[in-house]
Amino acid sequence: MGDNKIESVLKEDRQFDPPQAFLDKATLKAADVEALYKSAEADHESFWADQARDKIDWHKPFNQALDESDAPFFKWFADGELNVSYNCLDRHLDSKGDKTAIIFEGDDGEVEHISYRELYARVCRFANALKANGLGKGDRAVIYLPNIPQAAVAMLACARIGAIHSVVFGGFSAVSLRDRIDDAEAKMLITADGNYRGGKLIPLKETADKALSEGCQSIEKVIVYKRSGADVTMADGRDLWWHDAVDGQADECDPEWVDAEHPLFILYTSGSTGKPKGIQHSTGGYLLGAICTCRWVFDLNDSDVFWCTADVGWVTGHTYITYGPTACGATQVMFEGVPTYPEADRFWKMVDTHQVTIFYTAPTAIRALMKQGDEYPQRHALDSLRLLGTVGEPINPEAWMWYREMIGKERCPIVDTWWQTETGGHMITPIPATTPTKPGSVAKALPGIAADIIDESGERVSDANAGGILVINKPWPYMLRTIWGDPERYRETYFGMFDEHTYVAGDSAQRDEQGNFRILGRIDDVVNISGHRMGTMEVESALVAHKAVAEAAVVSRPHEVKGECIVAFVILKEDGGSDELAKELRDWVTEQLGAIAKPEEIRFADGLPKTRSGKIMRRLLRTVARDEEITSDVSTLENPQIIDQLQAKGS
Ligand code: 6R9
Repeated sequence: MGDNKIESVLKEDRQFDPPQAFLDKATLKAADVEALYKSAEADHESFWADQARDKIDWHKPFNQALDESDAPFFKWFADGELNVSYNCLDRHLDSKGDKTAIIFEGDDGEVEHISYRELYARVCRFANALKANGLGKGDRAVIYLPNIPQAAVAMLACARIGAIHSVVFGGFSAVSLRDRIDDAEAKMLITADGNYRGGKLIPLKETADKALSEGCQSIEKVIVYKRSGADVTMADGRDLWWHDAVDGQADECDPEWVDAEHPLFILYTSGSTGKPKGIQHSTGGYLLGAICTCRWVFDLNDSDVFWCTADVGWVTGHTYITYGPTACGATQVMFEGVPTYPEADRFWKMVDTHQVTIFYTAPTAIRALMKQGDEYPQRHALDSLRLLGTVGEPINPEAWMWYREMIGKERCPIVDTWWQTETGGHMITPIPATTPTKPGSVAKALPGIAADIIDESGERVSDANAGGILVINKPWPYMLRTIWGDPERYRETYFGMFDEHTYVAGDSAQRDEQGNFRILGRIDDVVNISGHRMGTMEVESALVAHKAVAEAAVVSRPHEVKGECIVAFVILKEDGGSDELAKELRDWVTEQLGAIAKPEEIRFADGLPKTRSGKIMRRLLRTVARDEEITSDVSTLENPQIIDQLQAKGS
């Protein structure tokens, strides 16, 4: 079924011009967009330099915009100095001190409005607390918090003192948390006692304790925010409460001015090989991307109420919660809970309550809410909305049309934004005042982004609707700088296929007759579950770490709500595949990696289909997992008889 949907994407010919209602209120007009493209095409480097001078408050101005001398390790604005938290907070205090920065809604419905002045004071106090507890410039702090304002405060406080944060999504397991802490050699962990999501307690501190008991030698201090009130153990001399740490701290803290290339954060993401990669972002270039894309793609301005439903644990939450909206001085909604609790109209109710004007979410959420029925959005007016966005995975036309009609009431453009943890911000997306939108199309690259499609030999794919490898041909300010601690892997992964100026995104794409991009999917062994990346090898490693498992192969299958789901083929050390064992293995993977990695189905067999050279035939396994007919020649397999067994339904 999923495949049919993808098929129907390919034949899409519905197209919608920017609605008049949107154009009437848009800040960025068609002529402005045209001027941006013209200037970017005329001179890539000066274009970005102009943007950087215009949109960032520099402590020390830069002279050189782009330094390519050590490609693919590009530098932007390298001799300039700035502070990100200064740009997100201090510079708004005179004109917008009393303006609401964050409207926070908790899982239980409590609402808190935090002004820019209050946010500033909280960040300063926490920054002072971090310093008092030994965190300094260049040190790493891992943040393992719920999606609450304190997460943004902790991130901005790190930025204020030049410390590098690495946020770990609260849904990740103890093992994943430990691996990330160890890789980053973090000195400090910032977490919470726990929190409620969808009415269910998430025991963050308990999970953190498990992680800390199995490694994490580098951690000196653990700061714990009291959120759930759950009973937790506090280790003497190591753990302290957030409220105690900030008690008595001054609500001013001088920003640490850092070079534009100083790392702002590391964020781990899955790749095609086992270990997650620590994607390292810069200070100046990253901030510029966050601001430009908020202005261009969301048309974000002073009268907006912006709401990005992502969690700060993902890159979307970094750029479009913590940094972009605050750097623009906007008002935004932040939400701790889930879309279906207490009822499936939670999002729509919140849109009305907080008069949200721009709403940004993931296709998986749209599909899940669409399934719940139209009566939920119909309970609410939704008339404050002027722009809708999606991110994270391809959106099927049915969901796109539902979003447009049922939520946007045909009055709001939809920006389907393609980008990645590595790209730092939007790359290929409609610009709402100018781009006619099509279901499933991410439209065109932004000004200053040189996206193209090439084939395996490096030739440009110019035919309409022919697929190829998505690449970015010129460095852009908000690109990743390296993989933390592994520059060779950075070079190899992103610039290894062609040359050191051709960034390979890991996705395949095609263009229609008008040059609009359509993302087809990953070209590596990465699965996209509910908009989150998971490496199949990571799941395989987790499975074989179980005492009963000899070998495992993991593939994806389309899923109606999640986009893709995981099917695992498992070879046991001894006979005895059973429903109980399948359940145990699913729980095991959840415990090792987190719930997003949980296999949808497990099939036991005596062996995996292998070529005579011993390679697992993943393509064949994908066909089997989808219950499709096998059309390829399997006679050259080492063990063709295994196919029948694999095709037997699993549990
Ligand atoms: C921001 C984010 C990146 C991968 C990316 C691609 C997929 C993201 C998409 C999309 C189709 C879109 N992806 N946006 N596919 N249309 N609008 O999601 O970052 O978690 O690193 O994932 O997600 O496959 O390569 P990240």
